[in-house]
Amino acid sequence: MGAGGALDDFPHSPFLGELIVDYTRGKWADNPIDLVFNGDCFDFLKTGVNDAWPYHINKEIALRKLDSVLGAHSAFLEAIDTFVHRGGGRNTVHFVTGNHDAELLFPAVQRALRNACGGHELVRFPGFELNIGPVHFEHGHQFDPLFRMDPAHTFVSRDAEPLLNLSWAAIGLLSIVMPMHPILYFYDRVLPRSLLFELFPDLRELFTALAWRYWTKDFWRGFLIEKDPLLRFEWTMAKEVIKRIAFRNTEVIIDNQNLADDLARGDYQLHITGHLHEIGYRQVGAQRVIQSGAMRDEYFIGAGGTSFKPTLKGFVEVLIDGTDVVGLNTRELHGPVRPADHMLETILDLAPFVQEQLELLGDTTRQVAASQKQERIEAAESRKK
Ligand SMILES: [Mn+2]
Repeated sequence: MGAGGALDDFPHSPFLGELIVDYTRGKWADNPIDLVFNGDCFDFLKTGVNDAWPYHINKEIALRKLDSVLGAHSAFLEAIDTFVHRGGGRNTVHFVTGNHDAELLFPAVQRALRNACGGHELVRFPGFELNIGPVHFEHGHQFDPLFRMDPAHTFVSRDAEPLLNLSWAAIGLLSIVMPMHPILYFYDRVLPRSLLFELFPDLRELFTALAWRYWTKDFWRGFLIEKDPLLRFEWTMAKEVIKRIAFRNTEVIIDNQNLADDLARGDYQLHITGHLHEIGYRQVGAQRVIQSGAMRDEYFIGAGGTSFKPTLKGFVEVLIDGTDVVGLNTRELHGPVRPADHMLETILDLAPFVQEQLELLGDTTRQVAASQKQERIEAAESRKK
């Protein structure tokens, strides 16, 4: 859920609200229910503040983002209130923290969100992971080297003010991609990514050029000159960035070894992750891992980029009897239809804009090179004199 309108990846709170309230009726009404939002429920990463995307996120900025999002999703808040209220003390809501909603780590944000959905104690914020009986939940970004946050240092302080200690990739996205997002937002919902870039190579060139400019220039200015406490340099991450730029792989990932190391810490019957958007299964040694899917709007490219077919919205139901998992249902639903003016007609609708941005970037590089060359010539000439 974002801040509403065309840029919101899930402007469908009435749809979600009805789905949630369904779990207080019929066969569900007799059972205690834990409703788990397994990270990235809120898209604070893509929620601007005064048309900017700062990566220095203090409590005030986090609360302003929360306000923007909640203002667009009152039906969701009402449904959470109804769900907990009708449970009579047996229904619980858990907001696990993902990489798009790290702002949930601020206690003030947790209080404000809890108050906005009825003030129930049974609205909970477990942090990066949650255990319910035999089931372990976590979003999955902690297994993604670029999106991982240090769980022991989720905040850093600058001038005694706590700031979210965001991941490399979050800072990169806020710095590189978000300034273009109000125009290019639709492409972030298009699947498969490889076909998007095949049909529209200039788009990949633009993101590669922006990322290259950032990692070779802007990052170092903040790191070396401004000594920004949020900017860190680590070889493992630098290698990952270079690898992903070189292989043009902009997807999020869950690293199997990282996941296996984590699974070895506990003995659960079932692990549930998110982060990757499709419903899926993986087997890691003897452990069963379920990807629970996503609800955000995404579209498969059809007819060579001239039509877009919405994906299904996925989630899972886990049935628990005492200490045992006794059932697992994956569910996929058709979501509501977007207004036509939120959509592109064809994949190349924004090609003129992308071309213009590429020329601007190219021209800047050429201008800098030309002026540096001129300076060298003049310096050489003055030495001769
Ligand atoms: Mn994620």
